[in-house]
Amino acid sequence: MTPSNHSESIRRKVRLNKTFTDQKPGTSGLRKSSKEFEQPQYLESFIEAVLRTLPNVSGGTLIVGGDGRYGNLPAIDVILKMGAAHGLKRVITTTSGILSTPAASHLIRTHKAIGGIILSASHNAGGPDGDFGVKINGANGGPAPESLTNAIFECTKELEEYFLLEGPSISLKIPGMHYINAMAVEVIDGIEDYTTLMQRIFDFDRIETLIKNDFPIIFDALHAVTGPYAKRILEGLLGASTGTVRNGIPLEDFGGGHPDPNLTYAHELASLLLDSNKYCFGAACDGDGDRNMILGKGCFVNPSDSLAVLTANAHLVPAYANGLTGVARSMPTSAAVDVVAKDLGINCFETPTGWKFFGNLLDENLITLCGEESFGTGSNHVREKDGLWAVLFWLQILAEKGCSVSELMTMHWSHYGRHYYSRHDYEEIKSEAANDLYARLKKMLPTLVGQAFAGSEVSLADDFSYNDPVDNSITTNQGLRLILKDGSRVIMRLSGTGTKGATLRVYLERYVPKTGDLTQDPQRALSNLITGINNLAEIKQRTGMSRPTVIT
Ligand code: VG1
Ligand code: CO
Repeated sequence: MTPSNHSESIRRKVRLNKTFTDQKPGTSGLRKSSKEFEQPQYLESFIEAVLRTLPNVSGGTLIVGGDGRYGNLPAIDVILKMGAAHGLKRVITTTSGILSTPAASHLIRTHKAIGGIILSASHNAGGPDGDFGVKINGANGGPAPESLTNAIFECTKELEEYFLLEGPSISLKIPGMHYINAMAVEVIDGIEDYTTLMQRIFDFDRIETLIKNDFPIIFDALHAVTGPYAKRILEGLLGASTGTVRNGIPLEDFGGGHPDPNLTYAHELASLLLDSNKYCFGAACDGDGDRNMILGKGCFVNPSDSLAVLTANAHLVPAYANGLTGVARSMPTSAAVDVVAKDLGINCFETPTGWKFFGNLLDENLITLCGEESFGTGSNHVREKDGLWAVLFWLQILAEKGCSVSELMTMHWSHYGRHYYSRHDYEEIKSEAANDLYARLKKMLPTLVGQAFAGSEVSLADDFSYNDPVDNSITTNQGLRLILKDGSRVIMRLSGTGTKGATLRVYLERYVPKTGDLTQDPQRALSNLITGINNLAEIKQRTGMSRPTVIT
């Protein structure tokens, strides 16, 4: 019998007083307000369904951690007790329960775990009045595919009881080994393995030389999970001065802020780069550390452009020095990366929104890099997007090129042309108004082809569907597209991650070749498309909003 520092725990069956079926189809987990999660048996019901559905739970290893938000530690406690009742052999969790999404993905892969449970609502606000979430990852380290999440959802409908091992709670204050009956609970430092992985990918010495050589940088962790990672890597290993990492202590409510790295929610950082001369480079990550925003002095890097720049310069990073097998972007992401891929002679895949769609392409080595317009970039080193990895990638490029961020962007556009790009988000709209607006536009699509639009002509209008080249699965209804003769695109989607009402996302893109005007303000460059879609879809009238909540 395995040694145990617990007295024998009793396996208990608890009747569910209610059936909870709140999981949105198509999402890799459950994301709801903290208030909803605080209902008795709410979390337990979902975890029970996960533990009954994930393959190989009995005898398997599971990775568990979260972004430090309100509810993180109590949820880990519940998962440990329920995991033991379901026969897991081992759970690996982290000190203070702090584990970023990309670091979790890495642990799943290195420990050959059956999967992971990440407690996070990502970029959504946290705290008692914010949101909580449970993300489920599979054995490849990536977000659970739809087949698994649908099966979990089906299971929640039938659930009548859940199981747990009752006993004392395990302290996550320091690393150590514990047991709940036969199940081992390994508490590790969640930062270490990830740091080592980054050291394998990048040339830390070169980045250190850059930073120490009059290249002041600033990183905003937005009081979320990346604080301890960034402190160890940027301040600890790369010689950035103390204080480089702002808001570096994870707080349960993220200091009352919104841990979403964009110009609206990370405006303090943005203003440090855009309105002052103090820093050469700035970056921020989201709640669970998988998103990144990159800024230079007086310069904001659009995430779609970021993916293109990383692709064009990947050979400067030791891990990608031998070239890329291919790249991929989500459908609403601009085609800036497509142009680079063509130049490099590699494939560029177009997938629906959501990281899970990159999983098969990465597993089959069809792509090395991938990204989304929503501040997400990543590579084959894990199966999630990775915020700090992107920050280090940018620093490595700047170290090798010896130029500023804005010089790099100018050089990039003058070689490939520029894809002016913007996303307009209308948040917290009444669901009915959003659904009606969307359904109306969808119905109009066939009539639009051949019609004039925004100074051009509509050449394609459809609802995007994706045929996965690896498993041949087909995913439909992934966003309304208007593609114009001049190559411009307008795309509309309804968010799957919001928790209040509906969020309408409008994506706008216009390509200007290298001989054209590359220095316009994006909103001005896109103004025809913005007016065109506002009129066509009657956005203002139907949402009652005169302007978007967030403009990227
Ligand atoms: C958003 C983004 C999408 C991203 C998803 C999860 O989804 O648009 O690109 O993959 O969030 O990101 P939606 O359905 O709200 O548009 V995160 O940082 O939660 O892991
Ligand atoms: Co996230």
